[in-house]
Amino acid sequence: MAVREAEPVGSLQEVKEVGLDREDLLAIYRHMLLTRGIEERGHILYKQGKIPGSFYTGRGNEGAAVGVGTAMGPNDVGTPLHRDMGVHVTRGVEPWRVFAQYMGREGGPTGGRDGNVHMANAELGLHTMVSHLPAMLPVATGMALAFKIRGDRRVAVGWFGEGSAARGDAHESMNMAGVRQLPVVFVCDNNQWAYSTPTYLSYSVEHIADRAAAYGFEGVVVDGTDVLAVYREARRAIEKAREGGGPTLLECLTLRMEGHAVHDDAFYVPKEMFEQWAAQDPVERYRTWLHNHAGMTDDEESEITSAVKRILIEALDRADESPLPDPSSLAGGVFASFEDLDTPHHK
Ligand SMILES: Cc1ncc(C[n+]2csc(CCOP(=O)(O)OP(=O)(O)O)c2C)c(N)n1
Ligand SMILES: [Mg+2]
Repeated sequence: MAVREAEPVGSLQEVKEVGLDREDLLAIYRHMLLTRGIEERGHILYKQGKIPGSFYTGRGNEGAAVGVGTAMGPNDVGTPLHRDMGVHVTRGVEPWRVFAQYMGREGGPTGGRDGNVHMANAELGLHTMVSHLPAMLPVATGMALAFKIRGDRRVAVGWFGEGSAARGDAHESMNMAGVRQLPVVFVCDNNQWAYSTPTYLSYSVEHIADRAAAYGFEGVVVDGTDVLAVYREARRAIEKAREGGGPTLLECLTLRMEGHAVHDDAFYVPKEMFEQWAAQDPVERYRTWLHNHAGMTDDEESEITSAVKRILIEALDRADESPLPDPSSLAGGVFASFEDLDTPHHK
């Protein structure tokens, strides 16, 4: 079974056929701008010395993250990683909480206990990543196994990078998901670099999605800079899983447009590569599409842009007002009680 390479999305009609109306289209744009805005401001906070550690950005991955996040159903679950701020934003995480998290403040989702993008809101169906990669794939697979055993019509989405695809837990998860035909979608953010390691040193097949055939399910490669194509493919894979059709491996091809994190200037990435991929910047590409195909007016655009700016300014202030955690609360939240787990996503 050869991997399928997804076509780009062209017309408004095609988009309507996959279930998005004009309001959805504008919401996608807002989510992409918010994602980029959070990451650009995070970079500034880092330079101001307000962030301990580093700041991870997914510049270039906004379309891939928002596309998949938009395709998930309200009761679906996911394990987004450090390039997937767009997933948190799409599912409704408030930007001020992201800044508070990075600044180590009480208002962050981990209450200042963990740093950077090691955060998620379980009530929104997102489960916090641990640093070890791709250790969340077995978690996503396990959630899908639970859904199947209980007969829930829910789907788990697990993210991984092309570099971490080389590790055993990626293989074990996909093998088990294939054997048990679990309702899980594996999303590979293939941004062509794993820190300084290029793809030719990470895998020897043409596409990571080629591997899906060996696990007995479908592999699809999609241009990760085309948010609508990502949405269409993710939606198809998620609904197929929901209907009992088993897993899909969806590979979103992008370029990591910045360093591994903001402390890394990516000197090892050829300049021409950045120039080539900058020409298909996902946010700009979608903005142009909205003007050309969905009749987005300049007024609508500036309304969205200023609303996003306002949200970000308020978010920075609110995060800055959030105190550092009280050291006496250190051991709190380590063990979950039954009440803590009383969310729609733990039932
Ligand atoms: C098991 C493990 N080894 C090493 C690391 C350190 N590390 C963090 S991100 C990263 C690169 C991962 O590359 P890739 O999977 O392509 O994801 P990307 O960062 O490019 O999104 C490495 C080596 C880790 N987090 N986990
Ligand atoms: Mg990578």
